[in-house]
Order: sequence, then C-alpha cells, then structure tokens
Amino acid sequence: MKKIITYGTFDLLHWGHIRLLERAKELGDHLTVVLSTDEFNLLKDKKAFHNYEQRKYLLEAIKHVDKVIPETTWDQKIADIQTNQIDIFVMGDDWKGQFDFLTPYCNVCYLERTKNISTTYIKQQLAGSIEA
Ligand code: C2G
Repeated sequence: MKKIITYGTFDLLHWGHIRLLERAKELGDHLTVVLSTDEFNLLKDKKAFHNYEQRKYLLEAIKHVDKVIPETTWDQKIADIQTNQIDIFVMGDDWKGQFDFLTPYCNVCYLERTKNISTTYIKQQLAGSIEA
C-alpha cells in the first residue's frame, strides 16, 4: 500500500483544497491529512473561521481522505512520516523547496497550486459584500 501525507489548515474548504487532496490521493492508495490545530494556526499567524473539530469533520467526509490527525508543531513531520510509514509527502507548490529536508525519509512532491481561489480571497470577498 502506497501511503501519502499532506498538511494544512483547510479552512473554508474550497475546490483548490479538494483538487490538492484529489491529486495527492491519485499518487497512492491511502491519504493522511495532518490538520493544523487552532493553537498551531496561531503559530502560522492564521485564525481559521472553522475550528479544528469542524475542519476535521469536513475533511473526513471527503472520499479522497482516509485519515485525519492533528498538526501541533512545525517539527512533527519526520516522526509522522516514520510512524505512518509514508511513501510520499505532498504539498502545494507555494511551499516548493520548504520541505526538501524530508527527502531522506520519503519522496517529496509539490503539486501546482490551484489559481484564483484561496481562503483569504473568500474572506476578502465576503467582507467587501457585507455592510459594515
Ligand atoms: N492549496 C492549493 N490551491 C489553493 C489553495 C491551497 O493547492 N488555491 C493547497 C496548499 O498549497 C496546501 C493545501 O492546499 O498544500 C492546504 O492549504 P492551507 O490550508 O492554506 O495550508 P497551509 O496553511 O499552507 O498549511 O506544515 C504545513 C502547513 O500546515 C501548511
């Protein structure tokens, strides 16, 4: 069984996220998503609209996703790869090069980021449409 892993906040789930998960799963047989906790998001300077449990619930409903576990630190990736016997680490190419240190432990694959959609864009559009 070829095992894939990816990381993220996945807030306000949109088709860019789904396309990433879909393409990641196509690389193997089992996809683990390591989901940023609300506390870890603070370290990423992110404030998710949906909390961890809500984001986890959404991800677990996606057919491409087999397992969701928490991301609590920047430093857990090597242990995650070893513990979960991962073959391929996948991230969008906005992270290109950032995780090459993982190549001794598994293949590292950066997939093209989907253009013209992001959680930030959604928030900005909604903010603009709602009267203050
Ligand atoms: N993504 C994408 N296309 C978009 C938006 C996001 O392919 N239009 C990808 C990102 O590249 C990432 C994944 O979807 O691989 C999740 O995106 P975020 O939730 O923004 O993840 P991020 O905050 O970058 O967290 O330790 C790694 C971090 O947890 C990554």
